[in-house]
Amino acid sequence: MYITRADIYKIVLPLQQPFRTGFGDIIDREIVFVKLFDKSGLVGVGESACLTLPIYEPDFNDGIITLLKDFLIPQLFHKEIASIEDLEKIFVSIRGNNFAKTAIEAAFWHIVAQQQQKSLESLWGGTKKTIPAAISIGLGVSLEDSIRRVLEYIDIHKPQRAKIKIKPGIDIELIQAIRENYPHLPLQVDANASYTLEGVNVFQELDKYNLLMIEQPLQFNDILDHAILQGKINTPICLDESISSFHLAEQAIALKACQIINIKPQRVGGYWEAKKISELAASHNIPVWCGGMIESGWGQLFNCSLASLPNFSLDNDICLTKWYLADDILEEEIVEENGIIELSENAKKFVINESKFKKYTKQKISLT
Ligand code: OSB
Ligand code: MG
Repeated sequence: MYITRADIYKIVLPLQQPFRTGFGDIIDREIVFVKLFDKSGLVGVGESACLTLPIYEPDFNDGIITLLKDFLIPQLFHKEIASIEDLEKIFVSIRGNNFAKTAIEAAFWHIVAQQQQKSLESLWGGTKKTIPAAISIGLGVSLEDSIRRVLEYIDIHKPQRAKIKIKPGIDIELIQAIRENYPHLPLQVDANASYTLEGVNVFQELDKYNLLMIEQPLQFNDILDHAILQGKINTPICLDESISSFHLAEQAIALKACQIINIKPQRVGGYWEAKKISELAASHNIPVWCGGMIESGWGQLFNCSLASLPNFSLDNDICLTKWYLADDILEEEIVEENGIIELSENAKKFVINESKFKKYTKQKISLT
């Protein structure tokens, strides 16, 4: 691969409704894309679904764009990039900033897939033909509104598993209300780093409700307090925000800070890093699943391919368009039925609707 030109885009997609979490609300979906132009004529498109503000991780969209424009993309030009290892050598000079690296890495894999005429699944070693996926139900504006939203969703859609958000003040009573109506429904909660260890009693109380997991209860960059909390509760802790690198995954496993890991490619610095973390986790009997950031359909396709790897054994959050977005940039949406996505159906869906992409583009930067 020999990159001769790159375009950076900021697009804004409308959401069906605001998505409320323990870190704040997402009102509309601003996403950064990178297009890399290879001298062969192939074009790679990479999405990195970060957020507008640093409220989930420290990364944020305008920071990503600056780093891509001034530091990362200029280093891609005028050299042969023959392998993912060559790309990793370029990335190593920049600390963190994983969302920016993932935009480039995704575009790189898209070019490699076209060069080799292979699917992303086969490039990465995926083995699954189908993957499970489920919606994450956001918070309401109050406890009562959250209870109403969750019960209504479960009643109408009858999901096989419910994943819901919690935060201080919208936690125990919400779970109680669900359990009164659905005592046996597989249920997991995501706190998005909204508690501290002082909230240990909340999690000891939640232990009574047979939850599949509690995701990221404590601070976004914490390992140690999670290990202390896991020592005091039986419900498995699943880490999301805290696992921002392979090394931190090693530390979390060594300290027994979690029993499950949510792997988001953008958060860990790319799909290859995500694969390595999934293998590390498997070697310690830690199950993993692929998390989502409300990607566009393009990012959803990449995440489906990642979730086809053998160690992704739990239900994924492939944030499907029909669950969150009011419009998308793919010609054809990914289809889910009864919680299952057929991967063979996805192969033909890697086609962007260029007029929609243009319609939602708010900023474009071209580099040569
Ligand atoms: O914690 O999973 C999260 C969206 C943006 C940022 C962080 C998160 C999310 C979601 C998306 O929860 C919904 C999902 O994961 O299904
Ligand atoms: Mg999460």
